[in-house]
Amino acid sequence: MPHTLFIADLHLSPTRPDITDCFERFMQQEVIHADALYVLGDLFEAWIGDDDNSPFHQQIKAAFSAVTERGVPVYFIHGNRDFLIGQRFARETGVTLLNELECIDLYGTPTLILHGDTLCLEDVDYQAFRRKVHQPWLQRLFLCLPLTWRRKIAAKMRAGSANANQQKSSTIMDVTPQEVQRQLDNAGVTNMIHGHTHRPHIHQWHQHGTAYQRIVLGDWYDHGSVLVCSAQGCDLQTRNFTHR
Ligand code: OKV
Ligand code: MN
Repeated sequence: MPHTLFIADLHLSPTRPDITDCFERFMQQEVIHADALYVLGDLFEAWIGDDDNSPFHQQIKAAFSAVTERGVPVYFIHGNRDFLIGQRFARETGVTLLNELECIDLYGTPTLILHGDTLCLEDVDYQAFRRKVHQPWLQRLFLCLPLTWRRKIAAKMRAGSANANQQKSSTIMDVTPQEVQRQLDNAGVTNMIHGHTHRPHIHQWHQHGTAYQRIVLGDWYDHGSVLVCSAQGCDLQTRNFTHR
């Protein structure tokens, strides 16, 4: 049956070869049979510029190239960690970069797709961080720095953020329901798919007699998380890291 795949929050890094292996297997064995793959952000744990071309990055890029060269379209929406992925990465992989909010036709159902960080308004510290690092002039400045400096700055920023997140409550880290409804109403659709909160679930509710659905993708911390959608509907699935 024709189907489209969605993933998010893999947080790929050289420190987690188990996640990378599972991702490569997923690309080679599953994505090649799909109509399309959507990556809804935080594919990487960190991204400090498309010019960071380590063997690890080459390995991941090769996995995307193999899929797109076989004619499977791959679409990417930035997450809060890999928001600096740019057109050079897109060119090198055949991946299409999308806007932070897109409405797609999912087998006849108009569906809003996004990373999900813009739904978490109660995390005011993060929203302030986001506004800062999303300024084009600051991004251009950062990307002008030597890679060695960027690596040091990024490591410091990640260490600081890991500390701050330990204090935050689970409501602060989750989506703001009013913002979910606002974004759906604003787009004039009833269906949404996102990641970011690492709380995989298919939420269904009614508002003024209309049925709504919000699918949250899972992270890839202790297993893979894949959303499989066809004309029959969507199914949240897991994939094991341990292979045979
Ligand atoms: C990604 C997050 C680190 C959260 C820095 C301008 C500035 C970009 C950057 C550096 C850090 C991404 C690109 C990373 C996400 C963190 C810490 C918290 C909450 C600048 C533009 F300001 F220095 F000029 N960065 N990296 N965080 O290590 O991938 O999402 S990162
Ligand atoms: Mn995220």
